[in-house]
Amino acid sequence: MGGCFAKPGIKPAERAAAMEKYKLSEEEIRKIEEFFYDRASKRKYVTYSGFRTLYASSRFDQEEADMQAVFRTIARPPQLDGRIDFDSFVRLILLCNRGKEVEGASEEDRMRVLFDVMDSDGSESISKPEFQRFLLNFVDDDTATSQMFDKLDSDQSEEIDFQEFSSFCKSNRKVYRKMCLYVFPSG
Ligand SMILES: [Ca+2]
Repeated sequence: MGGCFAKPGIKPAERAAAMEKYKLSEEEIRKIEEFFYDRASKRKYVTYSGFRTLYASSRFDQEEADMQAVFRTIARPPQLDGRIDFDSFVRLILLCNRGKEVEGASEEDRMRVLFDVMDSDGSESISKPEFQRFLLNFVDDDTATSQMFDKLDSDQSEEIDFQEFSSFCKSNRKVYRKMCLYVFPSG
């Protein structure tokens, strides 16, 4: 319970900027704002622990390292010291909004986040161990994930780049959907 302490206020200019950038209506942005108020500190950012509460009703038991990777991917770069500000929070919520096609939260953006989370050493490519470690969160079969990787890795470079990864997502909707449910909090 937040009691009666002052809530962080989003300035009208900030709200207008987010509406413009993400093509949202006043009503939509106010809803996201309320959601943000519930988790943000008085300094108007969401820390890792606030972010983690978004997964409270997840059907998965997320690996902490994966959640830290999602947070780092969404949070503003080092100058904000790994915090999710209002703009990044709006992006996160739109990324989670799987049912509705919202401009500004394209499938490409979603795939980009998934790719960066899987690429745990930040090499801009996904190795077989990275691929299998992540996929084993929802595919209960080492051989299946190994075969998936080999099929994807047509030039046998032992690495998957973003192009290969996005075609994988497009042709394996079931796995893609599970990856989204795992990485983007629902609810
Ligand atoms: Ca990598």
